[in-house]
Order: sequence, then structure tokens, then C-alpha cells
Amino acid sequence: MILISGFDPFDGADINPSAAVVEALEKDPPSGVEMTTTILPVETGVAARRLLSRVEACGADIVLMLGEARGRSVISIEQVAVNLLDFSIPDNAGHRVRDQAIVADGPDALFATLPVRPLVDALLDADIPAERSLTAGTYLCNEISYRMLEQARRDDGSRSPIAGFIHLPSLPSESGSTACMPLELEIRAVRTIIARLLEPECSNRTA
Ligand code: PCA
Repeated sequence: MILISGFDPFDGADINPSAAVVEALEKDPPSGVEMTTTILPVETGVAARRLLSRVEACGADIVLMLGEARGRSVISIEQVAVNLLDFSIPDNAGHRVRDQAIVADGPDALFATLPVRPLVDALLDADIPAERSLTAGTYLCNEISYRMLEQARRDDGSRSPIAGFIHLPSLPSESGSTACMPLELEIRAVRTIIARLLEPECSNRTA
């Protein structure tokens, strides 16, 4: 079972590309895998709790978290999540958290357990602009990624899913700059990532 999450729009935007990609996958699910999806609120604490309870309830083997990275023009496969909340803008409930740990006494940073390099290579092979990223920021995307990886690390290894975060560029309609990507290409990117994850050497745990 693969769980794919997206986020609500935030900071006054009308659309979040991650939610648009999730909706497209729901309408036309990838073949050969059981998939479930969720759209998370951009609200500190609430988003991570909701994600973790969905993971637990559905028994996901793979957790693919998606979000928007404004100002980036390529698909970013995040390698790292850091134990820090430091918001430059409030979340959708008005919280502006500064200089706080996500998990008290947790490790400073955790690596994604998805195979980052093979996913970047699969995208580049498909002519989709992509990179490995070494920072997912210190806002909601980093928060859910850190909480997911920290939970998976504490679980018994045979049960814990592999997990990672993918940042998607803004859509052309909402971006005032050249840092954007058409929705169709973002959908193709996430389909390419899912297909790569289902190859045997990436995941031997998905039935
Ligand atoms: N992007 C924000 C939070 C929600 C989203 O889609 C981030 O990069 O943290």
C-alpha cells in the first residue's frame, strides 16, 4: 500500500500543486499498486498527527509526501528533514513558530528512507527536470517529513514504511516568475516516481 499526501493551499494562494497532483492520481490511479491519498491542512501539529494516523490505519509500505516549493523550478527529492520549526510566514491557523524543536530530544536530522538518487535519475531519464535537495525548509513540509521519519525509526523495522518528501514547483497560473512547472509534467513526475518505487530493488515490501 502506498500513501500519497498533499497539502492545502497556504499563504493566501488558491491552489496547491501537491493537492492538484493527488486529485489527478485519484481520478486515474497508477496500475499495479494499492494507493490511498490524503490532503493535509497547513497547520502545525495537526498535519503530522493526521498523516501518522492515516499511515497507521492503512498500513502503508511507502509514504510519499508532496508539497509546494515556491521559487523552485525543478522537482526536488528531499534527502533530509531537520528537527526545527522556524516559520517565515504563519500557518493557515495563524501560528508562527520560531526556533522550536519538532521532537524534543530527537536527532537533529533524519534522512529520507526512499531511494533518493534512483528517483532523481528516473526523473532525469524521463526528461523531467529534477534534483536532490538538502533542505526541505523549516515549515510544514519539513515538519511532517521529520515526524514521519522519526516515527518510522522508532517502529519495528519490518513494519515501518519507507518514506520521503517531494517538493513540486508552483504552477504557472500562480507563479509570478519563471520558477514554475506545468501541472501535467508534475503529474507525470509523480507517476514516474511511483513506477520506480515499485521496481523490485526499490521496494520489496509492496504487495
Ligand atoms: N509547502 C509548504 C507547506 C505546504 C506546502 O505545500 C512547505 O514547503 O513547507
